[in-house]
Amino acid sequence: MASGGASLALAALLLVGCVAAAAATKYTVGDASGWTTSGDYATWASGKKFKVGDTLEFKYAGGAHTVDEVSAADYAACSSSNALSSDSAGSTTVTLKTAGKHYFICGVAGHCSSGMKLVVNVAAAKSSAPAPAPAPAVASAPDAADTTPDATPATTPKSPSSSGGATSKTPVTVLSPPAKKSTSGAAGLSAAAWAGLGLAGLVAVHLGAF
Ligand SMILES: [Cu+2]
Repeated sequence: MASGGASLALAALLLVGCVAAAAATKYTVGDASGWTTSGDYATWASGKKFKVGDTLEFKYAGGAHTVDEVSAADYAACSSSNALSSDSAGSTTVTLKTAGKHYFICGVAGHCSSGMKLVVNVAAAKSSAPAPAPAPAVASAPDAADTTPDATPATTPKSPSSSGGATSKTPVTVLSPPAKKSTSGAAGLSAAAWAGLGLAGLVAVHLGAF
């Protein structure tokens, strides 16, 4: 069961990784027309769902244009004097690293005002960590839970009993999930876990008494 749980978790991680890798999209700005004064980049961008991790590829004749990322105000004013980044090599690839709007203009005089400007609205990447770890820990198999630092005390720690250490082997796992891994990790147990152990021990004693 331990290997089954581990391989299941590994498969889940691999699946998440593959989905994340496949989800990144590479866009060629303007498609076949490329980055040019005759482009209509508002139309090109409309309907596209940009997200963090996607890349924009600007294709143009090197030196004839630039790709300047600018602020919203500079985008509106067609000013590249405070550009966040600039490139004129002829093939500029920009990775969209943050969510929100990103503004690009050509810094050559007159080009931006004639339409060589692009704004993309970047959505946050899909939840990259859907937290697959807790699932196998809660399911069953105490041996699969030993790698999970899941220290959520299900029981409210009342007065810590003195017989906490002696009950580590008693079958109280149903009542106290954190107590499953108590045998080996005594040093790592938190005070709350010890309190849970003591409470579980008390409950076990009471159950046995009746
Ligand atoms: Cu230009």
